[in-house]
Order: sequence, then C-alpha cells, then structure tokens
Amino acid sequence: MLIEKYAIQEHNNSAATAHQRRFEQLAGQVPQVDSLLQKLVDFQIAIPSWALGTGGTRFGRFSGGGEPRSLEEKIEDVGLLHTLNRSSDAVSLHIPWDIPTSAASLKALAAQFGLHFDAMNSNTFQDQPEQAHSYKFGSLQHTDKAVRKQAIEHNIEVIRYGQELGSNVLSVWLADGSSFPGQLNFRKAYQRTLESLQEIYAALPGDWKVFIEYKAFEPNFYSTTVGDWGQSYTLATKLGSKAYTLVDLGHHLPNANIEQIVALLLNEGKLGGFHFNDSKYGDDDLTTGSINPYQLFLIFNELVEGMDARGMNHVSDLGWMIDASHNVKDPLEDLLQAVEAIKIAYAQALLVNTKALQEAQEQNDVTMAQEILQQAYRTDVRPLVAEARLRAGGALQPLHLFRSLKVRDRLVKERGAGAVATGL
Ligand SMILES: [Mn+2]
Repeated sequence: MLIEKYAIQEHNNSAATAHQRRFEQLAGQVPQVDSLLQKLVDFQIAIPSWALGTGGTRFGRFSGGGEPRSLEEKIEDVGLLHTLNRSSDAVSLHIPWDIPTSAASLKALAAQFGLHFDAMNSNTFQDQPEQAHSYKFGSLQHTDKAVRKQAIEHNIEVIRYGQELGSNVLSVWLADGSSFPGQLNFRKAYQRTLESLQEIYAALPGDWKVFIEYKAFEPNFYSTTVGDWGQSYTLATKLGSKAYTLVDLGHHLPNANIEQIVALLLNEGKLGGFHFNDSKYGDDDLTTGSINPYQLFLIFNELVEGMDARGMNHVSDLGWMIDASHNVKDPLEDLLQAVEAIKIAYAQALLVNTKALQEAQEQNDVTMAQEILQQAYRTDVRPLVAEARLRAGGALQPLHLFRSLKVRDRLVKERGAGAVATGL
C-alpha cells in the first residue's frame, strides 16, 4: 500500500498549530537552530529486512498478520516508514533470506520510494536446506576446512548480491564459539577465523567496507570467538583499512560502558557502524530507547564529539542501522518508535555545549560537567525532531498517522492475516 501525500498534508495541517507553538518556544533557546535542523533532516537510519516481521523468541512467535511475503513487500514496508518519517532511506538485506530474483527491478522499486541498499548481511548461524556442510560447530572458525570454505564462499556470494544492488558494506556476525569448556582451542579458533576473514576481505571491491560484529554470548554460552570489541578490533586491524568494528548495543555483558567503547573505536579510526536496539538483561533486541534512553544519549554524545573532532560526516562516515526483533509490538510501529528515539538522542547530543563541557573537564569541575550533559539530555527535543520531519516532507506525528490511516489493517487485508515474514 501507499500513503498519499495529501494524507500527510492533512495530518500536518491538523497538528500544525500545536506543533508551531511548541517548536517556537524551543527554537528560541537553541543556537543555530536551522543548522541543527538540517543535520536532523539529513540523518538517516537503515531498516533491516528481518525487523519487518514480528520477531520471536526460542519459545514462540506471534505474528500480527499482514507481514511482507516477499522481498518486494519488505521494500514497500520500508517505503511506508520512510514516507512517514523521512528518516529511513535505506534497507539492509540478509542473505539467503533476501535473495533478489532481479536486482535491477528491486533497485528500481527501492528507488521509487527513495530507498537504497545499506549493509549486506551474511548468515552462517543457520544451516540452509541442501547445504553441504553444517555450521553446528561454527563457520569461519570450523576445524574442517571444507566448512570454512563453504562459509567463505557464502560471504563472497553476499558481496556479489550487494554489488548488484549498489550496496558497499558487508556485515559479518558470527555465531561461532563454544558452549562448554574444553570444546574449543581459543587460539586456533581465532586464527582460523582471521584466515577465513582474510579470504573474504580479499574479495571485497575497492570501495567496500567489511564490518565485524561482536557479541558476548548466545547462541554459544561458554565462549564467542568474536566476543567483544577487542577481538573485533584486532581482527579489523589485521585485515586492513577496509575493515571496521560494528557495535550492536545488545551485544555486551551487563553494565558495559558502551559509550567509552565507542569513543575509543572512533579515536582509533576503527568504528564502522551501529546496530541500534535496547536491552535490560542481554541481547533483548527491544525497541531502541525503550529501556535506557540516557545511555543512548551518552553514546551519541561521544559520537558527535568524536566525529566532529575527526572532521567526519555524521550521515555517511558511519553505518547507522536498527537491529531489533521482539514479539509483542507491530513491527512497523516499533521501527517508527526506534527511529524517533535515535533522532531524539542525536538531537540532544547536538545540543551539548561542547566547549563548556571541555572546559569543565579540563578544570576537573565534575559537577558542572554533569550539569552540562544533563541540561541537553533533559531538553524535550521532540519539537525539533518533528520540525525536521516536517521540513523533509514527512508527518509531524508518524505513529499517530500510521494508526489513523489504519495501515496495519490495510496490510492484513492486502496480504492476509497469516502472512509471516522471514526473520528471527
Ligand atoms: Mn546486530
């Protein structure tokens, strides 16, 4: 289904007076408000194809119906989101779930919605039908060279699909590890993983990057071969200048200081991108900003400060993507909430008085440093985010419009109550 321009216009007209009042009140307090708004307009967050269906747990999955039945319908769903919020102009595909029958026609369809293809994701954490070798005991780390070769070839195949679609990033997340002490020689597993990654790296086109994602535990529960940022960083460093570390917010042990990790990776020129989500216990994959929005703000504070210090482009020098999956919300509503939360955190970070903060830090004025950060965090920036959306042609209140247009009901009618997307 399509959301017509006039529906957005009508919605914006009805919300305009209240918005204008809130925006003007805030705009007066924001220095260089137009430049900040432009940064918000430009900032885009990619949507993963697997978040468009209702996620599940290992216990069950409860589809809400109307989920995309094909890759084309996944593109249409991201198109819906982007029409509403003008902040999700890219889709991230997962192979083999999203193998295009025709890359050219898929690209054309995406272009109709103003979308392009972000990072391509390989999958060696599951066995596929008719696959010659099993990944039960790992893929790139496997003791058997034939399994490693199969996993390497799969990643190279993912690069080829990505090239056809105009992507320029391969994102590698490995489930490789061990579940019991003694199962694995850590040193050999790391070395085999490095050698496998080197073969994949050699197949990367010149203008491509590879992101190495780490995760502390799960599905293996004793060790993960790329378990933390240090392991990812050493691999990325050994691979070369096209290899970077990818930070998934849910892939840390409890209470990890993610903002510090981000600051260091950025300082070393090895931060590639993000997978946004939120968690309370582990890799909960909950809606970004739903559990710990202060942490999200602190991360963005490091990102903005670190990127500005290195003269980096906020929009294009790092990869921004959501990676969430849960089983109790409408996935499209969830994604609208996540994108909003990310933009709020970004806007708050842009509000931080960096000069004053650095002065306070130099003088060891701990109290004032905290005040400066929290002054930005406690500012309700939603009118700024809404104004940016308005200027970009989106809806003032995307979620409200999604509901009032009964988008999900219409999708269920179109696709059926039993339509279930591929995903986790
Ligand atoms: Mn991830």
